[in-house]
Amino acid sequence: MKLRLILGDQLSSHISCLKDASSQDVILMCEVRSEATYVKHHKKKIAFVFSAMRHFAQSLTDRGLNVRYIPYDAPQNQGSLRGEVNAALKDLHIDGIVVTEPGEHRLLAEIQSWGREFNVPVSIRPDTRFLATHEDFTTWASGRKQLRMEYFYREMRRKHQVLMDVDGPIGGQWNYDSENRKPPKEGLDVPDPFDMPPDAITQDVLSLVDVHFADHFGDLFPFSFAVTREGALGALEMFINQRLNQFGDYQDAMVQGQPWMFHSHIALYLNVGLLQPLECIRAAEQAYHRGQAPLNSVEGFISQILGWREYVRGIYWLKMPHYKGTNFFAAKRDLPDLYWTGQTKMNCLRQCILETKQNAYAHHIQRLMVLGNFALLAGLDPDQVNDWYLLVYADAFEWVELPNVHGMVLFADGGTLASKPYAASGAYIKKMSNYCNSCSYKVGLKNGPKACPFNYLYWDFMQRNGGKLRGNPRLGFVFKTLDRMSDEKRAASRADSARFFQALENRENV
Ligand code: FAD
Ligand code: DLZ
Ligand code: SF4
Repeated sequence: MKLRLILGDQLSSHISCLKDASSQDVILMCEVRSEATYVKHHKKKIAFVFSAMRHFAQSLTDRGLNVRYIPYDAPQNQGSLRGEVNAALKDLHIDGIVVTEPGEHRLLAEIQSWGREFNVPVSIRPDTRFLATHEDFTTWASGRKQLRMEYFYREMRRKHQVLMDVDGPIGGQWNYDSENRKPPKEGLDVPDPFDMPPDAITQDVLSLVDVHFADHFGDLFPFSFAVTREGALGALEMFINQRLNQFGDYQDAMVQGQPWMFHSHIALYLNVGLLQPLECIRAAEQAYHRGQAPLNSVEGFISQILGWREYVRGIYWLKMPHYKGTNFFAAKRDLPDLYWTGQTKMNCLRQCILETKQNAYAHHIQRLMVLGNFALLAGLDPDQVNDWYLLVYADAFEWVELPNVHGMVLFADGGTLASKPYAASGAYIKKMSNYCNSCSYKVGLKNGPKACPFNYLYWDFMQRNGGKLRGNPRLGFVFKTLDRMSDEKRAASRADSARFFQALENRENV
């Protein structure tokens, strides 16, 4: 009899650890304190994972499989995966444990120790739900001086024959990024987001989370995520029919009061296994062939899943565990309270934090160019920033969170993932959003107490880190501008930043 462990982000009917499962085996699924609190996940994220786990367990039982499901509030709950595996081994006649490789290095290391600890064979199978295997990525990466997503993505397009003609990419270009940076127009008509009313199982979970995780960040109600494969497919269909059309144009745009924009909101479903990457890609590709969505939108969406999603996973497994310990800028400032409270006069930050708190969601540009940009410019400690991102978003699992935050946002890896830090002044946020219209600060002012903090923090960051960044060819223009600045102007940015950091430390409302 085998013990087959299914984790909270392995909710796919074809998951590799179930491949040869029989009704003689025991499928172990457990809601445990260790996984829910090793970072204090957003309440909505815990509710999503637990409810999706319960629905998935039901579907396995319906398939005739023997599921040992341990609810969070079961009196005998051991509080950890190790504890539950141990309990199952004591209760049952198990001759082997079968697991699909987990999405975090931390858990992989733990599971690898179980064989010795429990004196039972442990088989760890590859996670076949991705489009590039570890070997594919390692082969692609080996011998390259620089790893860049765009080249990896092109290979994936060829390999999976996505948006390809006989002669090359459909439309003649590999990407349409330059068309996908439109600022928001006045009066954009954004469709309502997907909304799945909680069923009885979800209602039970919501009550449980409300009681047991009251001190965790985030709003539990209203809860409208899908928690089943059918629901997730409905969310995908709604995106393809209602949002994909404008996804490309407004991919980078931010509008106050519009957290969902034209994004798909499917990352959480992909990451727990309710959706498969290729089916999302093909759905978008078919919408293009039907004439339902333009190429810039379809290619833009597909590149996120076939390109970025696979690329960051490749980087994670290639570079961990060393990756997490890197800190290129030696950044060490504590994460300020405003990331939890949203209390700041910087309107862009306030909006993005409050939406994150409400929805366990923020779209890519909010994560990168507002929340992340501030963390980079302010020199926040990478470990604290990583923990924040890992716990606040419903789609956050370390294999995807860490490269995005540590690499793309903080450049803590020194350029393994991205060719330059995504640092920006207030001008970028002004161009791509309407946040500045309702801000206490003036985005047009570069210095002084009324000036937009992003403006002086940007130049302070470049001065502070010039020694490490000057050689970067993609920043040549930035340093030329800095060198042309008068000494007074450079000093003003440093003085404004010092005043700002002091106020932050004094817990003033900055
Ligand atoms: P859409 O904008 O509709 O994009 C479609 C899909 O593409 C997403 O569902 C996602 O699966 C994939 N995708 C898009 N961008 C990326 C990317 N950079 N890396 C990997 N996949 C991508 N994504 C996560 O899934 N989990 C995270 O924990 C996470 N943390 C992030 C942290 C930061 C600082 C940044 C800048 C990005 C992060 N991303 C993360 C990537 C991206 O922001 C989210 O995938 C996206 O916002 C999810 O919303 P969506 O489903 O509406 O995506
Ligand atoms: C995210 C999460 C949470 C909140 N809770 C559980 C849980 O109780 N049981 C479980 O098996 N998995 C949970 N997960 C998902 C795991 O943390 C996830 O499998 C690892 O982070 C690896 O990606
Ligand atoms: Fe953000 Fe600066 Fe604009 Fe205020 S002025 S919303 S701080 S970019």
